[in-house]
Amino acid sequence: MKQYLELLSDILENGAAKGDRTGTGTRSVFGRQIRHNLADGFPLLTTKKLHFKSIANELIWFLSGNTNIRWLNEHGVNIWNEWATEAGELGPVYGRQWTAWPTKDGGSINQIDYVVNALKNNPNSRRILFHGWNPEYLPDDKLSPTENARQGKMALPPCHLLYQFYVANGKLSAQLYIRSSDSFLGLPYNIASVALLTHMLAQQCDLIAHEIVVSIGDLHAYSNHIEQINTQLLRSPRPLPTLIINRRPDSIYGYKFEDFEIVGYDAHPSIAAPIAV
Ligand code: DHF
Ligand code: TMP
Repeated sequence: MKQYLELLSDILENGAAKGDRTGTGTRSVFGRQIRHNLADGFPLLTTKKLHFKSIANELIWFLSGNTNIRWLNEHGVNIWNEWATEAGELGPVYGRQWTAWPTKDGGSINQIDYVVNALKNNPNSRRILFHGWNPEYLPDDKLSPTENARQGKMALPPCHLLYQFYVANGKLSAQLYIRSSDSFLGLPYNIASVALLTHMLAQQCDLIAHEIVVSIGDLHAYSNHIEQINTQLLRSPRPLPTLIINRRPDSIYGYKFEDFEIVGYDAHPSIAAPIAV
């Protein structure tokens, strides 16, 4: 993933110094894109080792509609711990909006069902998308993430928020919009996650997984990640691994981590970095 390293260099060379909500400080650029053809391999970063188990289980958890971190913790995933309440709640974040967007009459809309149905029955549609940004539940900037979650608001507003799908010649592409992207920690996860979702949807809808496009608003490097980024920039990307899905579940909601196999993942060692809360 040469493009990823190019984005890191871009931030270091062109980034403006910006303060941020967490008080950490960033270097930031605006409006960037990565495109990747899934036929060229599964886009799991090779210049540092990623925990694919966290990525896959987080996506399965989103699709289950769950917004409580207990399930993640039970499956060895701790990436959301810092933002949850004592009861493990994150408020109405991703899973809730994706699968049960609340309606004014007290009902809910499953946007994932809509996408699967459109891919199967109306693949030419230019409206095949789901959205996580529900303004009614955005957090109050003056409160901490945990306090917001306690009050029934989202702990964090969605970072990866708009997923659009496109079908041509039997091939499925996806474009993800990320409004705010932590280039060192969050972005590699977000790229792999949209790639995995595209493979799952393709399998469910008898399509071939084709291209992913990741479009980013505020792309930043936290000031306490600069050393880690420089370490990474000295490393050469290696051939990408391949994703194998061992089983075809009955629906997009039926996947388990054990259904996925990442073959040939030869990555440089992981690099630890503090996360800004
Ligand atoms: N806040 C900030 N400041 N940056 C983020 O990237 C971020 N991501 C969130 C929630 N809040 C955030 C959700 N996604 C890690 C990766 C993704 C993620 C949260 C955390 C992370 O810490 N990754 C470590 C390994 C952790 C593990 O797998 O257990 C890494 O080295 O990639
Ligand atoms: P913000 O809400 O003030 O933009 O802070 C959110 C931070 O988390 C920001 O650095 C982006 C980062 N982030 C990602 O990069 N990817 C993710 O999936 C999530 C949840 C957060």
